[in-house]
Amino acid sequence: DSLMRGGHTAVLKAMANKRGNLTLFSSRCLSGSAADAKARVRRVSIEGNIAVGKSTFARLLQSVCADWEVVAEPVSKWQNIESETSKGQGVPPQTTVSNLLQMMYQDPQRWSYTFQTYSCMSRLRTQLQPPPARLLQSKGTPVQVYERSVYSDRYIFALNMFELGCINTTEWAVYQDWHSLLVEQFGHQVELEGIIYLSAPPEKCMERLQRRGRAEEEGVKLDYLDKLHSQHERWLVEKTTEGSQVFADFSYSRAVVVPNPCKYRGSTVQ
Ligand code: D5M
Ligand code: MG
Repeated sequence: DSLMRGGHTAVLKAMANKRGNLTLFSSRCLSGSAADAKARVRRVSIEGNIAVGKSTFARLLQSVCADWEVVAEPVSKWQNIESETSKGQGVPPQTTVSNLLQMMYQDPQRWSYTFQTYSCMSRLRTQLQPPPARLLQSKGTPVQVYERSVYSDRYIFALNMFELGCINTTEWAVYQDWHSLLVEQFGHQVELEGIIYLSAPPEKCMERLQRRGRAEEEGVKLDYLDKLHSQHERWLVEKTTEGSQVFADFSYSRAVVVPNPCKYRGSTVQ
C-alpha cells in the first residue's frame, strides 16, 4: 500500500503471506540486453532492530528465489580489524587484531564515532562490489538484498549515538558532512529500489538477542533496543527523521513494513 501511494514509476511491491513467503518485483521496464545486465539488478535493504530476524529473513528470501542474493552485514569485519605494528628495525611487523564492535559496546563515548566511520565505509565497499555473474546472467529480475544500509547507519545508529551523547556535536557535524558527500558521490551506484522494514517489539528482539548470545552484545539493555525501535519507527513509519527527506526518493515512498516477523516462526524466520 505505502509503496503504491508513492506514485513512482519504479514501483516495488513486497507481499508477505502468512506462510512466510515473500515476493518482490519491480514494474520498471527492463531491457533484456547484456549491456543492461548490471543496471537490471535491483537493490533492496532489510532494516530493523538488533536481532529482529533480518539475517534469517534474508536467507528465507534467498531460498525461495534463485534470482535473489543476500549480502550480509559485514559484522565479522568489525570484529576483526587488522593492523600492522612495526616494532623497530629488524623486527618483522606484527599483525594485531582488534574487535571494534566490542570496543564500541564497552566504551561507547570513546569508540562510537570510530565505529560509525568503519561501519559506513565497510557497507559502502560491500555495496559497490559488482553483482555476481549468477545474477547478471539471470533472465528474470535479479535482486540483491542487503542487511541494512548506509542510510540506517546514519538515521538509526549514528543519530542514536548522537542523541545518547556518545557522539559529540563536533563529531556529529563532521560525520554528517562526509556521509552526505559519500552519498552524493556514490549514491547512484548503490541506489536502493526499496526497503523492507522488519518491525517487532523491543522485548521480542531482546529475547532473540539473548538467545543468539553474541558475546559483544552481552551488555545491551532493553532501553537501547527501545531507542533503536523508536528511531526505526520515526524514520520509516512516521517519516519525521530530520534530514532523511533528502533520500525521500526511496525511503519514504518505497518502504514496506513487515510487522512482527515472529509471526513467521511457524516456517523459517525466527
Ligand atoms: O547485529 C548487528 C550488530 O552490529 C548489532 O550489535 C548492532 C551493530 N550495528 C550495526 N550497525 C551499527 C552501527 N552503524 N552503529 C552501531 N552498531 C551497529 P544485527 O542483529 O544484524 O542487528
Ligand atoms: Mg544480523
